[in-house]
Amino acid sequence: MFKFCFVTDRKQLKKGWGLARTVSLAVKNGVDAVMLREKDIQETTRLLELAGKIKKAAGKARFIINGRCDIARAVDADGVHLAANSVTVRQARKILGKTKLIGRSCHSLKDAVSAQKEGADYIFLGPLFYTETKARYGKPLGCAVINKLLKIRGFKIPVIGIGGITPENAPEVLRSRAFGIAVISGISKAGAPGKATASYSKIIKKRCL
Ligand code: TZP
Repeated sequence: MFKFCFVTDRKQLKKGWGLARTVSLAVKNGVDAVMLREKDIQETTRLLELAGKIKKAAGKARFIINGRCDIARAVDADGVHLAANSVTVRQARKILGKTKLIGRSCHSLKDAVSAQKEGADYIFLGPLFYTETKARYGKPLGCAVINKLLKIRGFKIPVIGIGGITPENAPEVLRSRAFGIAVISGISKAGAPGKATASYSKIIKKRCL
């Protein structure tokens, strides 16, 4: 598994920052997973080409493709991350096999429980805090939802917190017993993405000691 995932959105990058450069800096500064999430690119050949490039940039970090099992298979990614409108976890498992990571985005306790039932290896749970990236999901869930979820009998897959996570609120997420965190804007929009990543990494390392 992974503890600190950089989820890409090249449209949020500051002028002059390329995605591959940002990804490699993020990995250098402590992310252990990179998720390619470029929702506006639907065309398979274009996405495939970008996936190959970003996989290289991700180096030693886990490389996960958002939503597209075909691309995940083609570039031999470490896994796929599914949303409610993607294929189901069971279908993805059939396509990718047992050894690949299959994650699912969850926005409620109910979602989370059903993701585990379907065989997901981990979930993203959020938005935990307010975030422009997912404002359409309405009210943030707050960190208490993680504790609540982990109290549900039999729930045992890793919970990765997402949505509005900053170096300031990350300790609260980890104290709520999230297995890890995922970040888009906190890294993408930063003037110095490497430095921004390092400030999250410091917190994650501290909590893991
Ligand atoms: N799922 C729940 S919130 C979110 C996703 C993909 C966006 C998180 O983005 P940010 O910019 O780190 O708040």
